[in-house]
Amino acid sequence: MRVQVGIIGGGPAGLLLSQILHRAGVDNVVLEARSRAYVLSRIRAGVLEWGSVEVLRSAGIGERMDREGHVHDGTGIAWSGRGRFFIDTRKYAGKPMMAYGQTNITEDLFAARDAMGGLVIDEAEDVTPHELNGERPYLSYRKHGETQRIDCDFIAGCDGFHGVSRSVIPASVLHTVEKLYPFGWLGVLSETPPLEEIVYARHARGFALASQRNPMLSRYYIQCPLDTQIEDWPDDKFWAELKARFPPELADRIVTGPSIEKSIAPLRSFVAEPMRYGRLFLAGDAAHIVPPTGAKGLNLAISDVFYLSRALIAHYRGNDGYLERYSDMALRRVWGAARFSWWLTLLLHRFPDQTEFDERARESELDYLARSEHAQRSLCEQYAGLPFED
Ligand code: RFL
Ligand code: PHB
Repeated sequence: MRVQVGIIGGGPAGLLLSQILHRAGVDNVVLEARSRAYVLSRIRAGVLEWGSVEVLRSAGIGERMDREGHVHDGTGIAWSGRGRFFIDTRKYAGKPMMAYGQTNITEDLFAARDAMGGLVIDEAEDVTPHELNGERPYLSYRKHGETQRIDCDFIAGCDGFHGVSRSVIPASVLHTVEKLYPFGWLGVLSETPPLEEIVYARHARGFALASQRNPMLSRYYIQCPLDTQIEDWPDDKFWAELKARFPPELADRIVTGPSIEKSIAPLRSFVAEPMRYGRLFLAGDAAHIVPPTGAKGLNLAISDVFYLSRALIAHYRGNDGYLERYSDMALRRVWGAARFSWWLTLLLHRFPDQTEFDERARESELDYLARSEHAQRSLCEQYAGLPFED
């Protein structure tokens, strides 16, 4: 088989890239290691920046999002002992946010790929990129015990943090920067009506978050130690701990019910640079991870794909400028989101070794945010997402 672009990974980044390229007449194939059912069972992100909403709409997959997604003005911060604070992106950044689950976006992308006859090969084993520094790179993989080969002009590594793409870049070329946090998030999905707005809660017992997927589907998280076992968190214990971290008036409004999914994610910041090696281009979690505080991971995957699709389409129209600038352009946005997610994580979480000074400095920062319109504008500009570069 021969295609213009071979895409490794059928998560949101890979499927969206495939969709945008196909609509622009650039033929491509997606190789996904897991089954489609497995990909669709992953519960992850839920909050979209407006720039991401517009990219999804222009890729032709905005219809259900516009019907079922929840447009809102921003996110609340509840801080025990202090007044409620609201990150008002509509007021200070001129843009609302959209609550719409990553699972739904992935479903919409699969449906759109099927409708256009897009090629998504799932359960592809041992996917390996070759000849990345030559003119004729290719991908090999195994399916049903047989080895297959796909020749391409370019390869897009959209295979997430544990994928193969980043690992084939020589250590002499790839520079990685990492920060691990001494805690994770325990998340629960339940078929209960959510709070009207998304709320981050800062509490002496640890951080908590109330989020939403649709009018009868809620997503909640609590900060937990890294050695937490899901078996040690039956639903009753989870709900009691969650409510203990919210101010009583909000805790009273949280509707509890049986969990339908429960998972733990450790928090990490990670950036790999450059995001290009010869004819291989990285996009999404394959190149970077941010802690989920700030809801930037999926949005970064979408902005990488926006830049990469524009660059590849321009290449086939005779202009290589964007392709040459892809890594630098994407990394500027990545570092902006990495800094913001790190800062918001520091502000809102309880660190095991924190001192009274750390705590008082955080309280002072929140008080400053609450008082200063300049500070709120800066926070909202970053939460809502910086504009894409031309
Ligand atoms: P994905 O989603 O990991 O998809 C990569 C795909 O590649 C496949 N793969 C391979 N395929 C072929 N060969 C190989 N060798 C392969 N290795 C892997 C995998 O099976 C998979 O299907 O990466 P992608 O597409 O870059 O998308 C990134 C997002 O998934 C991620 O950034 C977000 O989920 C992060 N995130 C959030 N982002 C937001 O913007 N807003 C949020 O509200 C938000 N909340 C979250 C989050 C992530 C979380 N977790 C679990 C880490 C909340 C949580 C709890
Ligand atoms: C979610 O809805 O899963 C979510 C919302 C906000 C975040 C992270 C995750 O910052």
